[in-house]
Amino acid sequence: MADKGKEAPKNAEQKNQVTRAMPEQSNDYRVVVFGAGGVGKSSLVLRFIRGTFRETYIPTIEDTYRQVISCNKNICTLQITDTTGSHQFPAMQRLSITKGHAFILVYSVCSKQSLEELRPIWQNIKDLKGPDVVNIPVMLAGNKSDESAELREVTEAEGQAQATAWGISFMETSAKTNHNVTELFQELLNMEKSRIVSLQLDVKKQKKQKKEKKSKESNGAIPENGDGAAGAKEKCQLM
Ligand SMILES: Nc1nc2c(ncn2[C@@H]2O[C@H](COP(=O)(O)OP(=O)(O)OP(=O)(O)O)[C@@H](O)[C@H]2O)c(=O)[nH]1
Ligand SMILES: [Mg+2]
Repeated sequence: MADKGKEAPKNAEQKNQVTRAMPEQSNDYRVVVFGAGGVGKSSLVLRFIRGTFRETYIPTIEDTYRQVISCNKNICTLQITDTTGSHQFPAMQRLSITKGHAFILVYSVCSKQSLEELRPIWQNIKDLKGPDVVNIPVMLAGNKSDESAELREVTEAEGQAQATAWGISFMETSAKTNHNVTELFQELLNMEKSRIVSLQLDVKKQKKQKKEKKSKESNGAIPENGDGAAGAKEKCQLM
C-alpha cells in the first residue's frame, strides 16, 4: 500500500520505449521536479503527496506520482515526475522536459552550488520549449528554509533575484516543517494559462463520476488499476 501511486523506477532505455509506445494522455497534467542531488526534491514530492518526511537520504533514479486534481472543472491526473539529482541520464532529462507541462526547479538554501546547478537545466528547458517557454509555469524553490542561519549559503533575496532574472516565480520551502509545500504546487498550477488547473476538486462532479463508475463496474466493466480511477478514491480523500 505504501507505494500506491508510484511507478517502479525505470532505466533510461526502458523509459524511452514505454513513452514512445504510449499514446499522448491529454488528461494528464505533467509536472517535473528538477534539481541537484540531495536538495530535497523527493522530500517535497512525498510531503505533498503523502504528507510524510524522512530524515534518511535515498537517492532517486526517477519516480512518478499521481494525484487527482481538477482541470477545466473535470477530474484529471496531476502526474509528478521526481527526477534524479545525478547528471547521468541526459536523455531522460530531455524526455521529461519535452513531455512536461510545468516545472519545479529546486535548490537547497544551504548550497550555493545547488542553485548554480539549476542553470544548465533552465537552459535546457528554454532550448527544448523554445519561445513557448514564456507560457510554461516554472517555480524556483529554495528548499530547507528551516535550516539554521549558520548553514545558509543563499539568502531569500538572492533566490528571488535569480528567479526574477530567469523570469520565473519563487518560493522558499521546507519539506521538513511543511512550509510552503502545498503552496508551491498550488502556485505552479495557478500559473497555467491554457487551462484551469486546481488542487481543489469539484465535489459534486466527483460524486457523479464515482456513481457512474460504480454502475459501470456492476455491469461487468473491468475496473482500472491502482493508478487510475480506482486509486482516485483514496487520493481524493487527501484533499
Ligand atoms: N532540514 C531539511 N532537510 C531536508 C529537507 N528536505 C529534504 N531534506 C533532507 O535532505 C536529504 C535529501 O533529501 P531528498 O529528498 O532525498 O533529496 P533529492 O533532491 O530527492 O535527492 P536525489 O534523489 O539524490 O536527487 C534527506 O536526508 C532529507 O531528509 C528540508 O526541507 N529541510
Ligand atoms: Mg530524490
